[in-house]
Amino acid sequence: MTNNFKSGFVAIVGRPNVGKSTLLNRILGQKIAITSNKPQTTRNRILGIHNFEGGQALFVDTPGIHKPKGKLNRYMVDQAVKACGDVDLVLFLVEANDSLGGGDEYILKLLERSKAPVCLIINKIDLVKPPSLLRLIDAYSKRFEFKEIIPISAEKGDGVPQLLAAIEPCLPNGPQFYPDDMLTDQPERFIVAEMVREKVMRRTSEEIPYGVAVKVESFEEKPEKRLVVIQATIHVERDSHKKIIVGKGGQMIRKLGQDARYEIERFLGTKVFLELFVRVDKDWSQSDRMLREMGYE
Ligand SMILES: Nc1nc2c(ncn2[C@@H]2O[C@H](COP(=O)(O)OP(=O)(O)O)[C@@H](O)[C@H]2O)c(=O)[nH]1
Ligand SMILES: [Mg+2]
Repeated sequence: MTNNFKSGFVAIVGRPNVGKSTLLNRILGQKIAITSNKPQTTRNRILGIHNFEGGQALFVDTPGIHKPKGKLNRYMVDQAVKACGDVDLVLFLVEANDSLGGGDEYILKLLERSKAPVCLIINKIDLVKPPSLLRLIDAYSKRFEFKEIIPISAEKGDGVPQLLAAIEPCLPNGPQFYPDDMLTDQPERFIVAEMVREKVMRRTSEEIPYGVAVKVESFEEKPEKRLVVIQATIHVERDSHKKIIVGKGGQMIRKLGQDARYEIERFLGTKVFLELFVRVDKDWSQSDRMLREMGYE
């Protein structure tokens, strides 16, 4: 029975903000990777486990590849580049409403060295008309030998079944790496911290989103009450950022807490009591020690 079982790793790479995490969530049918309209939302590699008849695909969502400035960005880009090295297939995501520019050229150079076959996934087709999509397909297919070129809308779901049907048979024969009922290898605490960080990213602007890290301090299950009690700290880089995140009379932090609690409850399938704290750690993203402490190592 296991003879023809197919399994393998599939990296999802591309520039920041092209919809990599949205695609992962769409494939899994559940949200495990946070998304926002701001670049550099994803900071770590996120594994998503997709089971299908006769196989298991392990999708690796990655931070966007760009020219890094600062230590945290360098860490993020490293994560993405490393993810391309050791996989069976690479999905290179680009935006339909964009042309082949310098940022994509930079990634193509990296992919030329990849041993794994590369599929071009053109996302956000809901934003363009067919002629411009055809022009883009033409430009990319002249530039690189892609195994497949697949247009999709990760947000609406169009083309995603076709994407899965195209890549599942490409996986090598191999064992089932994870149990059927597992969605990711990340601990629940990590996903919960990410969900809080997403709400901060979405509700704040300018430099605040990039200087925020979230750590779950305690995670206590109370099965008799079907409740999970969570305490988490939002770390920011400056006093002024703390002021904004707390808001007038604590208004902002209350809203963030509500947004996050709603999503965490859906993810965990229980009631959640969420308590948030805000702490200033001056310029934490520039310190190797603090980066490690926040889990970026
Ligand atoms: N119109 C449209 N927007 C999308 C689509 N997929 C993702 N987005 C949006 O693009 C932004 C970036 O998405 P995200 O998944 O965080 O990108 P990532 O940085 O590549 O992981 C978010 O605002 C998404 O809602 C799509 O198919 N169509
Ligand atoms: Mg992402």
